[in-house]
Amino acid sequence: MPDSLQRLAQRFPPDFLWGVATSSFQIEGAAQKDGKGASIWDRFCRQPGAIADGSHGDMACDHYHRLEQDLDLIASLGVDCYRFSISWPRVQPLGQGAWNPAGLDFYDRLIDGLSRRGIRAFATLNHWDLPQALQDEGGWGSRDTVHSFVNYARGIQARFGDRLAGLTTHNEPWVMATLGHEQGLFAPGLKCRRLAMQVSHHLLLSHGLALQALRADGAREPLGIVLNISPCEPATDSPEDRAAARLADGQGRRWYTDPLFKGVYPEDVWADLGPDAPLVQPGDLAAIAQPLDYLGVNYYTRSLVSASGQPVNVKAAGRPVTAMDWEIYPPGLTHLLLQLKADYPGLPPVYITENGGAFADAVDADGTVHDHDRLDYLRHHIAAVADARDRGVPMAGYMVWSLMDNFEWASGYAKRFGIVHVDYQTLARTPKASARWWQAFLRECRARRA
Ligand code: PNW
Repeated sequence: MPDSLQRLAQRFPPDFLWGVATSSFQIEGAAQKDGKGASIWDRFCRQPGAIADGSHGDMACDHYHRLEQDLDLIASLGVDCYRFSISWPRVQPLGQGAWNPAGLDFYDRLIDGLSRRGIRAFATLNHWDLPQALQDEGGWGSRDTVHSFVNYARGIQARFGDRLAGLTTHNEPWVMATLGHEQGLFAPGLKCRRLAMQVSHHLLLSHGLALQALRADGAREPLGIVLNISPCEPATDSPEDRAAARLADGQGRRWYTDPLFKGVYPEDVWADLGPDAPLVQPGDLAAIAQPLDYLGVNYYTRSLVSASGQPVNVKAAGRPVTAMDWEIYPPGLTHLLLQLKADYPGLPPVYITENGGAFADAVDADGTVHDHDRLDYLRHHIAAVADARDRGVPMAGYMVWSLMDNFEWASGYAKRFGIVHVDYQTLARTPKASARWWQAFLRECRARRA
């Protein structure tokens, strides 16, 4: 039985942080407004067939023009924190050189607006919208981009650092490297495994060098990184499937966490890569392994791995799935967190920086959205976080993906992850049943602080 609202709230300490999350490209729109430069996603969306519904981010949720209204919306939920990302090409149109005052001003208003409402700001520097000008020079495949990123990070910290509760370097390096450069499903739409592995190394390196530089500059806000990690489980108990699951876990998780926490790439994955292994210069791994103030984990589903290389059809096996066809599997979140604790004894505080589901929401004639599937999804996953906490994982917070329906990358606007409904005709925002539940849950959590 899932816990009641009250019992669930009681499982968390008073200082646990609750929030909602978004990213710049997915909600802001205003793609060509006020001096913003083009990002690789602006470009990628124009590639025929790249986005399922042929859409783009020019308007998205028009958050750029509806900032005050959206800040009120966030505050109305009763959250402690808001996770957003800064659009690099909005603040530095070419990714190096001149800054864009209007872009910086937007994030000033966002951060100050949060602070006025008593909400802590968690900013992400890179949620995938790399300036196209840097892509034209090789993008994350080029080591020069690493240095541009460090300069960008320093500029952002100088301007906003004293007002942030957290500054994240990258969101989901695996997605940028593998979906963007090996599978070609995400921007920049390239298909080369060797390049993808070099990109993954440059992302990690830029993270480490940025942390070093930010601390040398006197950073006072906590610094971290956000990884998407799914626990990998063998489809059957056969030795072949178990070996395949072990390698998949290496490629998706340990490839990132081993360098971050141990300063090494995992040997099994390195050996498997053969000639596709990245070029690593002396000192790179030491630079990557900077102490983290927090680790952000985005969790949606587990991976079931079979040695045949074919994806396991969880739907055919009768398992519940979301509208993305991702299996709904809350215990996977507990398993994953316990695995991190077991593998990395000095694990820093962990935030769930994204968790949520896309569902085909039922909209009533009066506009009410009855998304009880999403509500159940959130409830069960929050309980899974409590289970991990009970077993000693240093959990610090949980953020719902997402505040509102938005541009779901290659799926366009067809997949809705919001706890607030967005009508893409009128851009009206309407809280769904899950938002009402989230409000009530947070009221319980706050009541326990008094
Ligand atoms: C994350 N996968 O993306 C992102 O951080 C969000 O921007 C996004 O909206 C959310 O999850 C929902 O998709 C992912 O295929 C996209 O494994 C794809 C995968 C993982 C994460």
